[in-house]
Amino acid sequence: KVDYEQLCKLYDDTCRTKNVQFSYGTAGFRTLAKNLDTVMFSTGILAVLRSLKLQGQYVGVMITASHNPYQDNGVKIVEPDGSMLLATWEPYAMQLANAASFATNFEEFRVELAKLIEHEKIDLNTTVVPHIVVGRDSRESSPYLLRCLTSSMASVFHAQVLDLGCVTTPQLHYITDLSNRRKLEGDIAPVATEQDYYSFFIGAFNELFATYQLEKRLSVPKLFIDTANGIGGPQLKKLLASEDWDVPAEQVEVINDRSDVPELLNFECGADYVKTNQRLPKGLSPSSFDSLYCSFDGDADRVVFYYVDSGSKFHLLDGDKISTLFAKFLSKQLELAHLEHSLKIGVVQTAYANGSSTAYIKNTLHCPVSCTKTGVKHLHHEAATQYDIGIYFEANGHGTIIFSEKFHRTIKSELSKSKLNGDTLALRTLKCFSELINQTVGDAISDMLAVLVTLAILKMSPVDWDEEYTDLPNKLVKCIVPDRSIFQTTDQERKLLNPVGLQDKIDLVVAKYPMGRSFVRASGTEDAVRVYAECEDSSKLGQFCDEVVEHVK
Ligand code: 16G
Ligand code: ZN
Repeated sequence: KVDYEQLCKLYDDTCRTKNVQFSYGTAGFRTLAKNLDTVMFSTGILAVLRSLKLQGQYVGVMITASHNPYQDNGVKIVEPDGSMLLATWEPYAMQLANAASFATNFEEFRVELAKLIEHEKIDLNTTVVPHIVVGRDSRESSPYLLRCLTSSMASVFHAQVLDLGCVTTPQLHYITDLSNRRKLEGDIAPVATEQDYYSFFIGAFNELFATYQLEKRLSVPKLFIDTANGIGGPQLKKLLASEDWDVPAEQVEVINDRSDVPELLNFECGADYVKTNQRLPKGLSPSSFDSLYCSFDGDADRVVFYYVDSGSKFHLLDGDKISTLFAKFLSKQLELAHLEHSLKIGVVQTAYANGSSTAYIKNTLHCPVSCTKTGVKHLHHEAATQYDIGIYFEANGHGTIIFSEKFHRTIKSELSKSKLNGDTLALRTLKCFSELINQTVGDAISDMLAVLVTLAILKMSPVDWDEEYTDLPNKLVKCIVPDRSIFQTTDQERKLLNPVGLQDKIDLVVAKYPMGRSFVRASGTEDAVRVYAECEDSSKLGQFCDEVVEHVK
């Protein structure tokens, strides 16, 4: 029985931010932390309703604002299988938040809540216990926002709440999924923990080295990991401190790991900074030329790599480079296992992928490529539905690999035939590799381990990796316009439908530049339009981009 009297009290105490319009975007709710109390309150209720709708399965809730500055925060809901909140529920999240924000009293809010419950036919008088998993990144505002989020869960809705404390976003996704799988299997103590996460991933990492009888060393003398002064720092250190982790300590150095100093979060460091500015983060000077570097973002769901050559030139190894490395490695394994005709491997990109990477995947790797709209959910869906090994990465470093049911069935059955020949090595590699990947969501830690293992097995240096193909010179600019909503696109955001006539003008500009490509899309996270351009000649790139921007303004 729902205690509405208690809910009314919590509503009055919690919802201080009023008459602000909230929207649930690609990354959930995200704004200044001080304006999030009301949203947290409504999102907590929505997560409980989602769990009730799904027979009490664990639903995840993560408090984070990823690479945003430290003053911001945000929240997003995770489905029982570790994927993002079902698209048809995003409007509910918005409606409920705005109901709480604009209601003049609790009764008005309650009417809106009742509509939603009625519409989804949720039975509140059930004996089903809702289960919720909550996690937060290292932000200072998070403990308070967590209380706003969870206060009604147990006291009003009798939910069981598993609080993971400070974790990375991908850990929350992974643990939510694992808890449900265990619950489904009838495990009496289904709750998965952070420890499970570390042991599974280290286990798969170690097994791959063992499979190839490789000495447990990285293929580079040293790896520097910039954790953006976010939650990735402490979590990564737990992994490195684990008993089973036996890469020599001197090979790995964690930098920008001051998650205890709030203002340093994402400040002049982290994946977003490095990708956007194409330069080393704060705290790094190019000491040794054969080192490999990588940067996580503030909640460790994105990673980019880079190195500095002997001429002190910075080279970025972004999401495109990561997906092409995995595509090269995994296609080869499929061939060695003679499964290239039964299992379909493919790469999913967005319009931001460098043209050279797309050409390399098609023409050198002979691997299918799909393009989707920006936003992880679009890539994830394509990878999960079109391929048995679906590799997806946004150029900004967010991505993962999804292995189909058919993949697992096939590998298992082939392995059970236990042919003692060359196929077995490839089969074991494919199996272990699928276990090294966090398939629920892009994960900086898991992606990093997978890159390290791939480089070690292929005996590739950062330079070898980079030289597989050369990026076309490219530029991304932000353009402020009076109304970005008029910029409507088609063809996975590669072409404009509106304003009418603009695409024709852009096409005329593009035709003037060899290997030219450009597209314009409205940002989903900022009030601006983004203009991307790439062409063969870097000295013409600025002019090319300016010409397109002139038409957009
Ligand atoms: C969001 C997306 C990210 C995308 C970015 C584009 C998720 C979890 N995040 O942060 O994948 O690259 O938006 O931003 O989907 P934009 O629309 O402002 O260019
Ligand atoms: Zn992030």
